Amino acid sequence: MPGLGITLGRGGATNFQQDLANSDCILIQGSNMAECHPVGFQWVMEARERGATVIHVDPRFSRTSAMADVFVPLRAGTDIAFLGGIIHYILENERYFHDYVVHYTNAPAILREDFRDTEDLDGLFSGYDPETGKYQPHTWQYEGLDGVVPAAGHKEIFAEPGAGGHGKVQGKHITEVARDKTLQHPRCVFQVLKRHYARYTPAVVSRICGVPEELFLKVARTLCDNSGRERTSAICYAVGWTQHSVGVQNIRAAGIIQLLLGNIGRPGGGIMALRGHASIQGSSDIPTLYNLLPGYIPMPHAPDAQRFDQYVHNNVSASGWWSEFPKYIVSLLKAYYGDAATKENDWGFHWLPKLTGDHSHMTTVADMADGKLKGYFVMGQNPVVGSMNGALHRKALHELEWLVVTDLTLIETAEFWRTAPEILRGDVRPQDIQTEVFFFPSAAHTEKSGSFTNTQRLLQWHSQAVEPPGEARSDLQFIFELGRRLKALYADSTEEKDRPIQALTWDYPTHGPLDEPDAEAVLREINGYTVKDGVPVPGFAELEADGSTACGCWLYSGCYADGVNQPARRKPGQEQTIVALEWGWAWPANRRLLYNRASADPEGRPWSERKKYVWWDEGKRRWTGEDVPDFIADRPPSYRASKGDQGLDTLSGDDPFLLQADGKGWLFAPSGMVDGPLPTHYEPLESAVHNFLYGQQCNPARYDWRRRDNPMARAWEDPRYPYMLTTYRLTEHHTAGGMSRWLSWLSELQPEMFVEVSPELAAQAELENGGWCTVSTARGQVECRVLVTERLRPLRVGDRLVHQVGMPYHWGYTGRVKGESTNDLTAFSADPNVSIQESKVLACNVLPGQRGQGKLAAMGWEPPPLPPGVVEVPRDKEGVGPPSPQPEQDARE
Ligand SMILES: Nc1nc2c(c(=O)[nH]1)N[C@H]1C(S)=C(S)[C@@H](COP(=O)(O)OP(=O)(O)OC[C@H]3O[C@@H](n4cnc5c(=O)[nH]c(N)nc54)[C@H](O)[C@@H]3O)O[C@H]1N2
Ligand SMILES: Nc1nc2c(c(=O)[nH]1)N[C@H]1C(S)=C(S)[C@@H](COP(=O)(O)OP(=O)(O)OC[C@H]3O[C@@H](n4cnc5c(=O)[nH]c(N)nc54)[C@H](O)[C@@H]3O)O[C@H]1N2
Ligand SMILES: [Mo]
Repeated sequence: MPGLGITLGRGGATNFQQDLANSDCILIQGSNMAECHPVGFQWVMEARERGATVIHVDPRFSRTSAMADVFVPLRAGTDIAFLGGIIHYILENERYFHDYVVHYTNAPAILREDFRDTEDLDGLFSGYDPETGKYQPHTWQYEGLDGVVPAAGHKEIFAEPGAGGHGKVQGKHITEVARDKTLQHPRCVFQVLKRHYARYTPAVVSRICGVPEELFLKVARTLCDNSGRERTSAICYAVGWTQHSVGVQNIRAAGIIQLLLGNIGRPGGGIMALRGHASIQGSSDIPTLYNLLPGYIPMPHAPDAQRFDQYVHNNVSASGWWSEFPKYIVSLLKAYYGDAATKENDWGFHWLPKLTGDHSHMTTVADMADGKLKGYFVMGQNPVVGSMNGALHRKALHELEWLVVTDLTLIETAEFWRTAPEILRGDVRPQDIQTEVFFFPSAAHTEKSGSFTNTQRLLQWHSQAVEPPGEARSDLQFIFELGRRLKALYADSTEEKDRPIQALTWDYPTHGPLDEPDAEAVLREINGYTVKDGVPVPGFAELEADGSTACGCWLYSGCYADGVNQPARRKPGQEQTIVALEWGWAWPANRRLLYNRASADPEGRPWSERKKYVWWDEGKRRWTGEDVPDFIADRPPSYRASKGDQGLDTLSGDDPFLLQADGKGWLFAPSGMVDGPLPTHYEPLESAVHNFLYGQQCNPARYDWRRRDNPMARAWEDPRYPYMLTTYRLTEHHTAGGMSRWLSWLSELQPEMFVEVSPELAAQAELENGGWCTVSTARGQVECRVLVTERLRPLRVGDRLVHQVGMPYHWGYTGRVKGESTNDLTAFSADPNVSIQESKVLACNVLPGQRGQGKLAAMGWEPPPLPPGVVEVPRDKEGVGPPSPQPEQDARE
């Protein structure tokens, strides 16, 4: 989650859901929280009962909207214009929290003279390189800084361009950044921000988003009225914001608002990233991502990280918390390789695989379709239904030698050769598919022990209730067994390339009738221990860079402190405060509300009695309060770093964002974002309209895959696809359906795939409620039922009426209830920061009746050409845009 990581320092929700009850105003935008996060939504309801105002901004009226005080229908894909409008409102009307902004954000920092804004360059920031289609971010730096300011959150993505180059360690002179605390200097971040958002007036917001000016102003005013010393507002979002070609910038925009209003690090404030699957937060912390090691430690890159000292040099920061980097990586390597990791062999660093290119999900699948992959493991995922352009996924699976699927049920991804529409239509014959498919039934969460890391960074342990049925086994056992067999296979090898497998520690104890590996032993390794006696360390502050400690994930260190399974703690809420520090365990160091130093003023006193949380106790000379203070425990508010300080000494007593090199919340991101230092409005790849603000239509740094099996509509106003389509979830189903379409109760409640349309569109397109229709995009067409509701309504955008339709994406070709798959309509296209797809806004057509299934571009179908007289329109200005054909995988690194 680099949107939060870059702005604030850590890629996780800032607050905990129970704390929403303390909010005076809650803005939910980009999420249907009531239906998708119903347990957490109780705290929104509690806040409302206490008098808070709840606002929902969404293209579609849902149960969340029904419970909100204010509902704002918005054109999908225009959130930055809306949020930018709020930023404009705050700045123009001087509604920002002055003392917070001056002391805790980078508003006073002065930027280099050669920085140019999108307002100067018609939609581009300075540093755009037309050859590569990427930005070179050096002009975004602070003035006078020698080298690059490292962005903590961006450790998640890639080594900084130019990081550590020319022998420089990043952030070395951070204590010397030029600042103007009067916020008047024309090149200070505050003034740059003001100019950047100057055009985001209520009238322009209304013109772009299709939102009436008064309604927009009501939202802006309500947020401001409920922020400041005495009051706090929270923002909740989920995938309605992330699944866009500007997804990460959507979240950055929310971060800017919350910093300007002084809502970060305070009770009832913050940004709640509502995460999806039970442990999706856990799977970024201890990642299933190709470019990260546990605890957001970057995977080494082949060209510039062949040597350990080089790699450390590139990733250590001279200032802020990431100056501790060597301790984390050495301890990780000790956990991986045990005694085989020594100082002499650089702790086995050369055994780690090195990145040679982009191996994110869609790129890998495109490579697979091009015959570049032999085998594929799919564990706990159903990409044929859940991922973009499902048909292209199926085509890719045809090209494999082998595929392993572990799941609870026989999902579409295991059955692609048997039940897919192209098979039923006869376009593809099963006997022509050579892929060998291995299906392993997996144990469900009730049949195994382990932890989930939930949306608020809270680890909670679950204990096995029953043995798994038949041949079903836990994923832990599957991986453990696979590792054991690989180790046995290579045990006698003398080849250097097999050393990593030989050196790996792989010795978890097993128990029970099925020889299940002990999940607690894994937790213990994740926590870390001192090597000489195996005693668990109390937390990451105790990790060392000399090989005396081992730790599987520094960020989780403390979860097994005192040899106790901390996530298994279950002290009831009634017996503690609302912060509930003894229920489960949250990273980092059991802190529940991040950056909570900011809940006190620069002198360390609570901003107000009403919003008291963490403060400086002058008597004890320590930070104290309701939570574990998120600060150096004994660093007084008056401490000031001086010129030349290094490491944690660079953090002054009023630097609450201690993972940032400069200790400040980043209104402006001098590094870390690959598509610009400030969020700015671009249209989605397939749009109803031309960009009202710039000649540049789309995000110039986006990823798109220009392939015959992944065609796109015209950039805007495509007559073949006149309506905008958004996709979403239903309460009754779960994601790609493997867990819900096989259950009779849920299937009965939502038996059939549909498209939701407004009464106005139904009348215009002759669609009948309950009747059949065919929805098409450039990728293909699917048949489903029509659901006519007033939850969707046409929006006035300029002189046009934009119709939006909505489709759930839960159906597929196996299970108790079957239906066509929405993701046969979606495209490979992505935000360049995280490669997340644009599945929340597409151009489509809806015609009455069943017009044929399985017409899919990935299976050779050709979309109809543009009608005569209609020409293609560019997504980019002349000389801008991703190089074609895109993405050039190797060049992208
Ligand atoms: N019942 C149920 N609960 C679930 C899941 C499930 O499948 N079923 N899935 C879980 C998972 S994996 C996740 S990630 C979460 C997702 O949780 P949510 O993000 O809340 O779920 P969605 O329904 O995908 O989309 C959220 C909302 O975004 C809106 N939206 C679409 N485009 C835009 C836009 O451009 N701007 C704005 N502001 N809003 C837009 C949609 O209309 C929808 O109301 O839910 C989790 N919870
Ligand atoms: N159009 C569109 N597409 C989307 C989205 C959208 O909003 N719109 N949302 C996206 C989002 S946020 C998500 S998270 C994805 C989800 O997409 P996927 O992750 O592909 O879909 P799931 O159905 O959640 O797949 C999880 C599978 O894991 C299995 N499973 C459950 N427990 C276990 C276990 O313990 N072990 C193993 N091995 N298997 C298990 C389930 O049966 C299920 O089949 O979809 C994405 N796709
Ligand atoms: Mo998700």
